[in-house]
Amino acid sequence: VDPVQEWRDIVGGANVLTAPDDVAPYVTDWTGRFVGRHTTVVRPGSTAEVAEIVAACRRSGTAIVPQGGNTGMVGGGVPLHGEVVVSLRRLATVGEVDPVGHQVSAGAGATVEAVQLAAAAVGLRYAVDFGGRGTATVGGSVATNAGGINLIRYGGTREQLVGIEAVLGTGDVVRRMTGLVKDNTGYHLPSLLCGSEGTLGIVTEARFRLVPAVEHRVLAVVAFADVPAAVAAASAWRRGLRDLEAAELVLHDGVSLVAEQFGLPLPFPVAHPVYVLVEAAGSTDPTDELADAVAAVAGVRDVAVAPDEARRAALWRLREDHALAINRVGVPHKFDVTLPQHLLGEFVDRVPAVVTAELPDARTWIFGHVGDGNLHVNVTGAPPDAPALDDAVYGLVVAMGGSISAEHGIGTAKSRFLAMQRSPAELAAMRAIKTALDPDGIMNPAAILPPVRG
Ligand code: FAD
Ligand code: 2HG
Ligand code: ZN
Repeated sequence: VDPVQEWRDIVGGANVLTAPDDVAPYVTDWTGRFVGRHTTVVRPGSTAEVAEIVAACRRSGTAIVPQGGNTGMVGGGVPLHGEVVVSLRRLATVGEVDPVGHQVSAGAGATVEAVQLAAAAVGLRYAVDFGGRGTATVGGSVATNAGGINLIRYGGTREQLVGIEAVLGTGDVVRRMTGLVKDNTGYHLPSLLCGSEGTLGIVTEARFRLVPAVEHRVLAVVAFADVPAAVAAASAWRRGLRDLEAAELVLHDGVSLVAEQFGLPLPFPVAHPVYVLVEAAGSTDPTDELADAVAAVAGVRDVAVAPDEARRAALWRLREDHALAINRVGVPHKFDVTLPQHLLGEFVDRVPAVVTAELPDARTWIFGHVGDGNLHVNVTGAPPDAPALDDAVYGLVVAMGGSISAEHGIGTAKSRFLAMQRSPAELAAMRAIKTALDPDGIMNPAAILPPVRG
Protein backbone atom coordinates (compact mmCIF):
# COMPACT_ATOMS: atom_id res chain seq x y z
CA VAL A 1 0.00 0.00 0.00
CA ASP A 2 1.01 3.57 -0.70
CA PRO A 3 1.56 5.16 2.75
CA VAL A 4 0.27 8.55 1.56
CA GLN A 5 -2.96 6.96 0.36
CA GLU A 6 -3.28 5.16 3.68
CA TRP A 7 -2.91 8.49 5.54
CA ARG A 8 -5.54 10.05 3.25
CA ASP A 9 -7.92 7.22 4.08
CA ILE A 10 -7.43 7.94 7.79
CA VAL A 11 -7.60 11.76 7.98
CA GLY A 12 -9.23 12.69 4.66
CA GLY A 13 -7.49 13.97 1.54
CA ALA A 14 -7.77 17.63 2.57
CA ASN A 15 -5.67 16.94 5.67
CA VAL A 16 -2.73 15.39 3.87
CA LEU A 17 -0.58 18.16 2.41
CA THR A 18 1.90 17.40 -0.34
CA ALA A 19 2.05 20.55 -2.49
CA PRO A 20 5.37 22.39 -1.89
CA ASP A 21 3.65 25.69 -1.01
CA ASP A 22 1.34 24.00 1.50
CA VAL A 23 4.16 22.03 3.10
CA ALA A 24 6.73 24.86 3.21
CA PRO A 25 5.64 26.43 6.56
CA TYR A 26 6.07 23.05 8.29
CA VAL A 27 9.54 22.39 6.93
CA THR A 28 11.60 25.34 8.15
CA ASP A 29 11.84 26.30 11.81
CA TRP A 30 10.97 29.66 13.38
CA THR A 31 14.55 30.94 13.26
CA GLY A 32 15.23 29.88 9.68
CA ARG A 33 18.27 27.91 10.83
CA PHE A 34 16.82 24.43 10.46
CA VAL A 35 15.58 23.71 6.96
CA GLY A 36 14.05 20.28 6.47
CA ARG A 37 13.37 18.30 3.33
CA HIS A 38 10.17 18.45 1.35
CA THR A 39 7.77 15.91 2.80
CA THR A 40 4.14 15.14 3.51
CA VAL A 41 2.20 16.81 6.32
CA VAL A 42 -0.60 14.86 7.95
CA ARG A 43 -3.16 16.74 10.03
CA PRO A 44 -5.20 14.32 12.19
CA GLY A 45 -8.38 15.61 13.78
CA SER A 46 -8.77 13.21 16.72
CA THR A 47 -6.78 11.00 19.04
CA ALA A 48 -8.14 7.94 17.23
CA GLU A 49 -6.78 9.32 13.94
CA VAL A 50 -3.39 10.00 15.53
CA ALA A 51 -3.29 6.39 16.76
CA GLU A 52 -4.19 5.07 13.29
CA ILE A 53 -1.51 7.24 11.69
CA VAL A 54 1.15 5.99 14.12
CA ALA A 55 0.06 2.39 13.52
CA ALA A 56 0.23 2.92 9.74
CA CYS A 57 3.69 4.50 10.04
CA ARG A 58 4.85 1.53 12.10
CA ARG A 59 3.69 -0.83 9.38
CA SER A 60 5.40 1.15 6.62
CA GLY A 61 8.48 1.99 8.71
CA THR A 62 7.94 5.73 8.23
CA ALA A 63 9.64 8.12 10.64
CA ILE A 64 7.41 10.81 12.20
CA VAL A 65 8.18 14.33 13.38
CA PRO A 66 5.31 15.60 15.55
CA GLN A 67 4.71 19.33 15.21
CA GLY A 68 2.66 21.93 17.06
CA GLY A 69 3.24 25.64 16.52
CA ASN A 70 6.74 25.18 15.07
CA THR A 71 8.19 27.72 17.49
CA GLY A 72 10.76 25.31 18.96
CA MET A 73 14.35 26.48 18.89
CA VAL A 74 16.48 23.34 18.67
CA GLY A 75 15.51 21.92 15.29
CA GLY A 76 13.41 19.15 16.82
CA GLY A 77 10.10 19.86 15.10
CA VAL A 78 11.03 20.01 11.42
CA PRO A 79 11.63 17.10 9.01
CA LEU A 80 15.40 17.40 8.57
CA HIS A 81 15.56 13.90 7.11
CA GLY A 82 12.26 13.94 5.22
CA GLU A 83 10.20 12.44 8.07
CA VAL A 84 6.43 12.76 7.74
CA VAL A 85 5.21 15.76 9.76
CA VAL A 86 2.23 14.96 11.96
CA SER A 87 0.74 18.35 12.81
CA LEU A 88 -1.44 18.40 15.90
CA ARG A 89 -2.87 21.85 15.35
CA ARG A 90 -6.39 20.61 14.59
CA LEU A 91 -6.69 19.19 18.12
CA ALA A 92 -7.27 22.71 19.42
CA THR A 93 -10.16 22.29 21.87
CA VAL A 94 -9.82 23.87 25.29
CA GLY A 95 -12.14 22.19 27.77
CA GLU A 96 -14.20 23.83 30.48
CA VAL A 97 -12.22 24.99 33.47
CA ASP A 98 -12.94 22.96 36.60
CA PRO A 99 -13.67 25.77 39.06
CA VAL A 100 -13.44 23.48 42.09
CA GLY A 101 -10.31 21.54 41.21
CA HIS A 102 -8.70 24.56 39.48
CA GLN A 103 -7.72 22.60 36.39
CA VAL A 104 -8.29 22.61 32.65
CA SER A 105 -7.80 20.10 29.85
CA ALA A 106 -6.70 21.15 26.39
CA GLY A 107 -5.99 19.48 23.09
CA ALA A 108 -2.40 19.30 21.88
CA GLY A 109 -3.04 21.91 19.19
CA ALA A 110 -4.52 24.60 21.45
CA THR A 111 -2.16 27.51 21.91
CA VAL A 112 -0.66 28.30 25.29
CA GLU A 113 -2.46 31.64 25.05
CA ALA A 114 -5.82 29.92 24.54
CA VAL A 115 -5.26 28.04 27.81
CA GLN A 116 -4.28 31.28 29.54
CA LEU A 117 -7.42 33.02 28.27
CA ALA A 118 -9.71 30.17 29.31
CA ALA A 119 -8.27 30.31 32.82
CA ALA A 120 -8.47 34.11 33.00
CA ALA A 121 -12.14 34.03 31.99
CA VAL A 122 -12.98 32.38 35.33
CA GLY A 123 -10.53 34.33 37.49
CA LEU A 124 -7.75 31.76 37.37
CA ARG A 125 -4.44 31.66 35.59
CA TYR A 126 -2.26 29.24 33.63
CA ALA A 127 1.15 29.94 35.10
CA VAL A 128 3.40 29.14 32.15
CA ASP A 129 4.04 32.19 30.01
CA PHE A 130 6.54 33.07 27.30
CA GLY A 131 6.87 35.18 24.16
CA GLY A 132 5.73 32.38 21.86
CA ARG A 133 2.38 32.03 23.69
CA GLY A 134 0.20 32.95 20.69
CA THR A 135 1.63 30.23 18.43
CA ALA A 136 3.25 27.61 20.68
CA THR A 137 0.88 24.76 21.47
CA VAL A 138 -0.05 22.67 24.47
CA GLY A 139 1.51 19.58 22.85
CA GLY A 140 4.74 21.38 21.94
CA SER A 141 5.09 23.07 25.29
CA VAL A 142 4.55 19.75 27.08
CA ALA A 143 6.92 17.95 24.69
CA THR A 144 9.65 20.53 25.39
CA ASN A 145 8.75 21.17 29.06
CA ALA A 146 8.70 24.89 28.25
CA GLY A 147 9.89 27.18 31.02
CA GLY A 148 9.33 30.88 30.48
CA ILE A 149 9.24 34.04 32.52
CA ASN A 150 7.27 32.90 35.55
CA LEU A 151 9.05 29.60 36.20
CA ILE A 152 10.80 31.31 39.11
CA ARG A 153 7.47 31.38 40.95
CA TYR A 154 5.35 28.53 39.61
CA GLY A 155 7.74 26.06 37.98
CA GLY A 156 7.77 25.04 34.33
CA THR A 157 5.27 23.09 32.24
CA ARG A 158 5.99 19.82 34.07
CA GLU A 159 4.98 21.37 37.38
CA GLN A 160 1.56 22.29 35.95
CA LEU A 161 0.87 18.93 34.32
CA VAL A 162 -1.67 16.79 36.17
CA GLY A 163 -2.77 14.55 33.32
CA ILE A 164 -1.89 13.48 29.83
CA GLU A 165 -3.23 11.60 26.85
CA ALA A 166 -0.72 10.39 24.30
CA VAL A 167 -0.24 7.93 21.48
CA LEU A 168 2.98 6.06 22.13
CA GLY A 169 5.36 4.94 19.40
CA THR A 170 3.76 1.52 19.77
CA GLY A 171 0.46 3.00 18.58
CA ASP A 172 -1.11 2.46 22.01
CA VAL A 173 -3.11 5.28 23.58
CA VAL A 174 -2.28 6.07 27.21
CA ARG A 175 -4.77 8.31 28.95
CA ARG A 176 -4.74 9.50 32.53
CA MET A 177 -6.74 12.70 32.73
CA THR A 178 -8.39 12.35 36.14
CA GLY A 179 -6.41 15.33 37.41
CA LEU A 180 -5.77 13.70 40.78
CA VAL A 181 -2.95 15.77 42.20
CA LYS A 182 -1.83 13.00 44.54
CA ASP A 183 -1.59 9.79 42.56
CA ASN A 184 1.39 7.61 43.46
CA THR A 185 0.36 4.64 41.37
CA GLY A 186 3.56 3.64 39.65
CA TYR A 187 5.53 5.41 36.97
CA HIS A 188 4.32 8.94 36.30
CA LEU A 189 3.83 8.95 32.53
CA PRO A 190 2.94 12.65 32.28
CA SER A 191 6.36 13.54 33.72
CA LEU A 192 8.13 11.11 31.41
CA LEU A 193 6.40 12.34 28.27
CA CYS A 194 6.95 15.95 29.32
CA GLY A 195 10.27 16.97 27.83
CA SER A 196 10.47 13.90 25.58
CA GLU A 197 10.36 16.09 22.45
CA GLY A 198 8.23 13.74 20.39
CA THR A 199 10.68 10.85 20.72
CA LEU A 200 8.41 8.55 22.76
CA GLY A 201 4.98 9.38 21.43
CA ILE A 202 2.54 12.08 20.40
CA VAL A 203 0.84 14.12 23.10
CA THR A 204 -2.83 14.53 22.13
CA GLU A 205 -4.25 16.19 25.25
CA ALA A 206 -3.00 17.55 28.55
CA ARG A 207 -4.53 18.59 31.85
CA PHE A 208 -3.01 21.48 33.78
CA ARG A 209 -3.34 22.88 37.26
CA LEU A 210 -4.30 26.55 37.40
CA VAL A 211 -3.21 29.11 39.97
CA PRO A 212 -5.12 32.04 41.42
CA ALA A 213 -5.13 35.14 39.22
CA VAL A 214 -3.45 38.13 40.78
CA GLU A 215 -5.12 41.53 40.82
CA HIS A 216 -2.08 43.71 41.34
CA ARG A 217 1.07 43.62 39.32
CA VAL A 218 4.03 45.98 39.19
CA LEU A 219 7.12 45.96 37.01
CA ALA A 220 10.40 47.77 37.61
CA VAL A 221 13.39 47.94 35.32
CA VAL A 222 16.50 48.19 37.46
CA ALA A 223 19.82 49.30 35.97
CA PHE A 224 23.18 47.91 37.13
CA ALA A 225 26.82 48.45 36.18
CA ASP A 226 27.54 44.75 35.72
CA VAL A 227 26.07 41.24 35.69
CA PRO A 228 27.36 40.18 39.15
CA ALA A 229 25.46 43.11 40.74
CA ALA A 230 22.32 42.09 38.82
CA VAL A 231 22.73 38.44 39.88
CA ALA A 232 23.21 39.43 43.53
CA ALA A 233 20.07 41.57 43.38
CA ALA A 234 18.01 38.79 41.79
CA SER A 235 19.26 36.43 44.49
CA ALA A 236 18.20 38.87 47.23
CA TRP A 237 14.77 39.25 45.63
CA ARG A 238 14.31 35.48 45.37
CA ARG A 239 14.98 35.27 49.08
CA GLY A 240 13.10 38.32 50.31
CA LEU A 241 10.50 39.49 47.81
CA ARG A 242 7.45 37.40 48.60
CA ASP A 243 5.46 38.36 45.51
CA LEU A 244 8.35 37.93 43.03
CA GLU A 245 6.94 36.83 39.64
CA ALA A 246 9.83 37.34 37.25
CA ALA A 247 13.48 38.41 37.23
CA GLU A 248 14.78 38.78 33.69
CA LEU A 249 18.16 40.03 32.56
CA VAL A 250 18.92 42.06 29.45
CA LEU A 251 22.03 43.93 28.32
CA HIS A 252 22.12 47.36 26.79
CA ASP A 253 22.97 46.29 23.23
CA GLY A 254 20.01 43.89 23.15
CA VAL A 255 17.62 46.47 24.58
CA SER A 256 18.69 49.10 22.09
CA LEU A 257 18.32 46.59 19.23
CA VAL A 258 14.73 45.78 20.27
CA ALA A 259 13.92 49.47 20.77
CA GLU A 260 15.31 50.34 17.36
CA GLN A 261 13.65 47.42 15.53
CA PHE A 262 10.19 48.01 16.97
CA GLY A 263 10.21 51.75 17.64
CA LEU A 264 9.99 51.38 21.42
CA PRO A 265 11.25 53.93 23.97
CA LEU A 266 14.38 53.10 25.96
CA PRO A 267 13.85 52.68 29.70
CA PHE A 268 16.29 55.45 30.74
CA PRO A 269 17.65 58.64 29.21
CA VAL A 270 21.19 57.31 29.56
CA ALA A 271 22.50 53.82 28.81
CA HIS A 272 23.44 51.36 31.56
CA PRO A 273 25.26 48.10 30.87
CA VAL A 274 22.77 45.69 32.48
CA TYR A 275 19.07 45.79 33.32
CA VAL A 276 16.87 43.43 35.34
CA LEU A 277 13.12 43.45 34.81
CA VAL A 278 11.70 42.56 38.18
CA GLU A 279 7.98 42.00 38.51
CA ALA A 280 5.94 41.44 41.64
CA ALA A 281 2.28 40.46 41.74
CA GLY A 282 -0.17 39.70 44.50
CA SER A 283 -3.66 40.06 45.88
CA THR A 284 -2.66 43.43 47.37
CA ASP A 285 -0.63 46.14 45.64
CA PRO A 286 3.03 45.02 45.83
CA THR A 287 4.48 48.40 44.82
CA ASP A 288 5.84 49.27 48.26
CA GLU A 289 7.20 45.79 48.77
CA LEU A 290 8.98 45.99 45.40
CA ALA A 291 10.31 49.50 46.09
CA ASP A 292 11.74 48.34 49.44
CA ALA A 293 13.31 45.29 47.82
CA VAL A 294 14.96 47.40 45.11
CA ALA A 295 16.16 49.95 47.68
CA ALA A 296 17.74 47.15 49.74
CA VAL A 297 20.15 45.88 47.07
CA ALA A 298 23.57 47.29 46.23
CA GLY A 299 24.74 48.69 42.92
CA VAL A 300 21.46 50.07 41.59
CA ARG A 301 22.14 52.85 39.07
CA ASP A 302 18.59 53.77 38.19
CA VAL A 303 15.03 52.42 38.40
CA ALA A 304 12.06 52.82 36.07
CA VAL A 305 8.65 51.72 37.35
CA ALA A 306 5.80 51.17 34.92
CA PRO A 307 3.06 53.62 35.96
CA ASP A 308 0.33 51.92 33.94
CA GLU A 309 -0.45 48.82 31.90
CA ALA A 310 0.61 50.36 28.56
CA ARG A 311 4.06 51.29 29.84
CA ARG A 312 4.39 47.93 31.54
CA ALA A 313 3.66 46.14 28.27
CA ALA A 314 6.15 48.37 26.40
CA LEU A 315 8.88 47.64 28.95
CA TRP A 316 8.19 43.91 28.76
CA ARG A 317 8.55 44.05 24.99
CA LEU A 318 12.14 45.22 25.46
CA ARG A 319 12.78 41.80 27.00
CA GLU A 320 10.32 39.50 25.24
CA ASP A 321 11.01 40.73 21.71
CA HIS A 322 14.72 39.91 21.86
CA ALA A 323 14.21 36.72 19.84
CA LEU A 324 12.14 38.56 17.20
CA ALA A 325 14.61 41.45 16.96
CA ILE A 326 17.63 39.16 16.67
CA ASN A 327 15.89 37.23 13.86
CA ARG A 328 15.88 40.51 11.92
CA VAL A 329 19.65 40.84 12.26
CA GLY A 330 20.24 37.42 10.76
CA VAL A 331 19.62 33.72 11.24
CA PRO A 332 20.62 33.14 14.86
CA HIS A 333 22.64 30.35 16.36
CA LYS A 334 21.04 29.85 19.78
CA PHE A 335 22.53 28.52 22.99
CA ASP A 336 20.04 28.09 25.84
CA VAL A 337 22.15 27.33 28.88
CA THR A 338 22.11 27.27 32.67
CA LEU A 339 25.09 28.21 34.82
CA PRO A 340 25.58 28.12 38.56
CA GLN A 341 24.34 31.49 39.84
CA HIS A 342 27.73 32.61 41.14
CA LEU A 343 29.33 32.07 37.71
CA LEU A 344 26.77 33.92 35.57
CA GLY A 345 28.84 37.12 35.54
CA GLU A 346 32.04 35.33 34.57
CA PHE A 347 30.21 33.44 31.82
CA VAL A 348 28.75 36.64 30.32
CA ASP A 349 32.24 38.16 30.35
CA ARG A 350 33.89 35.18 28.72
CA VAL A 351 31.44 33.98 26.10
CA PRO A 352 31.77 36.79 23.50
CA ALA A 353 35.52 36.18 23.21
CA VAL A 354 34.95 32.43 22.94
CA VAL A 355 32.59 33.16 20.02
CA THR A 356 34.87 35.60 18.19
CA ALA A 357 37.84 33.25 18.61
CA GLU A 358 35.92 30.89 16.29
CA LEU A 359 34.11 33.46 14.14
CA PRO A 360 35.73 36.89 14.29
CA ASP A 361 32.79 38.70 12.64
CA ALA A 362 30.03 37.08 14.66
CA ARG A 363 28.00 39.04 17.22
CA THR A 364 26.87 37.75 20.56
CA TRP A 365 23.60 38.72 22.24
CA ILE A 366 22.90 37.62 25.81
CA PHE A 367 19.68 37.79 27.81
CA GLY A 368 17.64 35.46 29.92
CA HIS A 369 15.89 34.24 32.99
CA VAL A 370 18.49 35.33 35.51
CA GLY A 371 16.55 34.15 38.54
CA ASP A 372 16.73 30.60 37.16
CA GLY A 373 20.40 30.87 36.15
CA ASN A 374 19.25 30.51 32.52
CA LEU A 375 20.93 32.60 29.84
CA HIS A 376 20.09 32.75 26.14
CA VAL A 377 23.23 33.29 24.10
CA ASN A 378 22.39 34.16 20.50
CA VAL A 379 25.08 34.43 17.87
CA THR A 380 24.42 36.22 14.58
CA GLY A 381 26.82 36.13 11.66
CA ALA A 382 27.45 32.39 12.08
CA PRO A 383 26.62 29.76 9.45
CA PRO A 384 23.68 27.44 10.34
CA ASP A 385 26.18 24.64 10.93
CA ALA A 386 29.06 25.86 13.06
CA PRO A 387 30.43 22.80 14.86
CA ALA A 388 33.55 24.56 16.17
CA LEU A 389 31.37 27.31 17.65
CA ASP A 390 29.13 24.71 19.31
CA ASP A 391 32.15 22.88 20.69
CA ALA A 392 33.61 26.08 22.10
CA VAL A 393 30.45 27.43 23.75
CA TYR A 394 29.20 24.10 25.11
CA GLY A 395 32.75 23.30 26.21
CA LEU A 396 32.77 26.49 28.29
CA VAL A 397 29.31 25.77 29.71
CA VAL A 398 30.22 22.24 30.76
CA ALA A 399 33.61 23.33 32.13
CA MET A 400 31.80 25.88 34.29
CA GLY A 401 29.36 23.29 35.65
CA GLY A 402 26.37 24.36 33.58
CA SER A 403 23.75 22.63 31.45
CA ILE A 404 23.68 22.71 27.63
CA SER A 405 19.89 22.96 27.64
CA ALA A 406 17.94 24.95 30.19
CA GLU A 407 14.45 25.05 28.70
CA HIS A 408 14.45 24.58 24.92
CA GLY A 409 15.44 20.92 24.89
CA ILE A 410 18.03 18.92 22.96
CA GLY A 411 16.22 18.53 19.64
CA THR A 412 18.57 17.76 16.78
CA ALA A 413 20.80 20.78 17.46
CA LYS A 414 22.33 19.42 20.64
CA SER A 415 22.10 15.64 20.36
CA ARG A 416 25.81 15.47 19.57
CA PHE A 417 26.54 17.05 22.96
CA LEU A 418 24.21 15.01 25.14
CA ALA A 419 26.99 12.62 26.17
CA MET A 420 28.95 15.57 27.57
CA GLN A 421 26.14 16.04 30.01
CA ARG A 422 24.60 12.68 30.84
CA SER A 423 26.45 9.57 32.02
CA PRO A 424 26.59 6.30 30.07
CA ALA A 425 24.22 4.76 32.62
CA GLU A 426 21.74 7.61 32.18
CA LEU A 427 21.94 7.37 28.39
CA ALA A 428 21.41 3.62 28.57
CA ALA A 429 18.32 4.12 30.72
CA MET A 430 16.99 6.69 28.25
CA ARG A 431 17.60 4.32 25.35
CA ALA A 432 15.82 1.50 27.16
CA ILE A 433 12.78 3.73 27.68
CA LYS A 434 12.89 4.82 24.05
CA THR A 435 13.04 1.22 22.83
CA ALA A 436 10.17 0.14 25.07
CA LEU A 437 7.80 2.94 24.01
CA ASP A 438 8.95 3.27 20.41
CA PRO A 439 10.18 -0.21 19.44
CA ASP A 440 10.58 0.58 15.74
CA GLY A 441 12.33 3.89 16.34
CA ILE A 442 9.84 5.87 14.24
CA MET A 443 9.23 8.70 16.73
CA ASN A 444 11.37 11.75 15.92
CA PRO A 445 14.45 9.55 15.46
CA ALA A 446 16.95 12.39 14.99
CA ALA A 447 16.03 14.19 18.21
CA ILE A 448 17.61 13.89 21.67
CA LEU A 449 19.48 10.60 21.63
CA PRO A 450 22.53 10.55 19.40
CA PRO A 451 22.62 7.72 16.86
CA VAL A 452 24.23 4.54 18.21
CA ARG A 453 27.51 3.77 16.46
CA GLY A 454 28.56 0.41 15.14
P1 FAD B 1 7.04 22.74 18.05
O1 FAD B 1 8.07 23.74 17.74
O2 FAD B 1 6.08 22.42 16.99
O3 FAD B 1 7.77 21.40 18.53
C1 FAD B 1 8.75 21.41 19.51
C2 FAD B 1 9.16 19.98 19.86
O4 FAD B 1 8.05 19.29 20.44
C3 FAD B 1 9.57 19.15 18.67
O5 FAD B 1 10.54 18.22 19.06
C4 FAD B 1 8.30 18.42 18.28
O6 FAD B 1 8.55 17.20 17.61
C5 FAD B 1 7.65 18.19 19.63
N1 FAD B 1 6.20 18.21 19.62
C6 FAD B 1 5.37 19.22 19.22
N2 FAD B 1 4.08 18.88 19.41
C7 FAD B 1 4.10 17.63 19.95
C8 FAD B 1 3.08 16.75 20.40
N3 FAD B 1 1.79 17.06 20.34
N4 FAD B 1 3.46 15.55 20.88
C9 FAD B 1 4.77 15.21 20.97
N5 FAD B 1 5.77 16.01 20.57
C10 FAD B 1 5.43 17.22 20.07
N6 FAD B 1 10.59 28.18 25.40
C11 FAD B 1 10.76 28.21 26.72
O7 FAD B 1 10.92 27.16 27.33
N7 FAD B 1 10.77 29.39 27.41
C12 FAD B 1 10.61 30.58 26.81
O8 FAD B 1 10.67 31.63 27.44
C13 FAD B 1 10.37 30.57 25.39
N8 FAD B 1 10.16 31.72 24.74
C14 FAD B 1 9.93 31.70 23.41
C15 FAD B 1 9.69 32.90 22.77
C16 FAD B 1 9.42 32.94 21.41
C17 FAD B 1 9.15 34.26 20.75
C18 FAD B 1 9.40 31.72 20.68
C19 FAD B 1 9.12 31.72 19.21
C20 FAD B 1 9.67 30.51 21.31
C21 FAD B 1 9.95 30.48 22.68
N9 FAD B 1 10.23 29.30 23.37
C22 FAD B 1 10.39 29.33 24.72
C23 FAD B 1 10.46 28.03 22.66
C24 FAD B 1 9.50 26.92 23.10
O9 FAD B 1 10.18 25.70 23.20
C25 FAD B 1 8.36 26.76 22.20
O10 FAD B 1 7.77 28.01 21.92
C26 FAD B 1 7.24 25.80 22.65
O11 FAD B 1 7.44 25.10 23.83
C27 FAD B 1 7.11 24.81 21.56
O12 FAD B 1 5.78 24.69 21.21
P2 FAD B 1 5.37 24.39 19.70
O13 FAD B 1 3.94 24.02 19.74
O14 FAD B 1 5.73 25.51 18.81
O15 FAD B 1 6.26 23.12 19.38
C1 2HG C 1 13.11 33.73 25.58
O1 2HG C 1 13.30 33.57 26.78
C2 2HG C 1 13.02 32.52 24.71
O2 2HG C 1 12.90 34.84 25.07
C3 2HG C 1 13.83 32.64 23.43
O3 2HG C 1 13.32 31.36 25.41
C4 2HG C 1 15.29 32.62 23.67
O4 2HG C 1 15.63 33.35 21.44
C5 2HG C 1 16.14 32.83 22.43
O5 2HG C 1 17.33 32.50 22.48
ZN1 ZN D 1 13.68 31.71 27.50
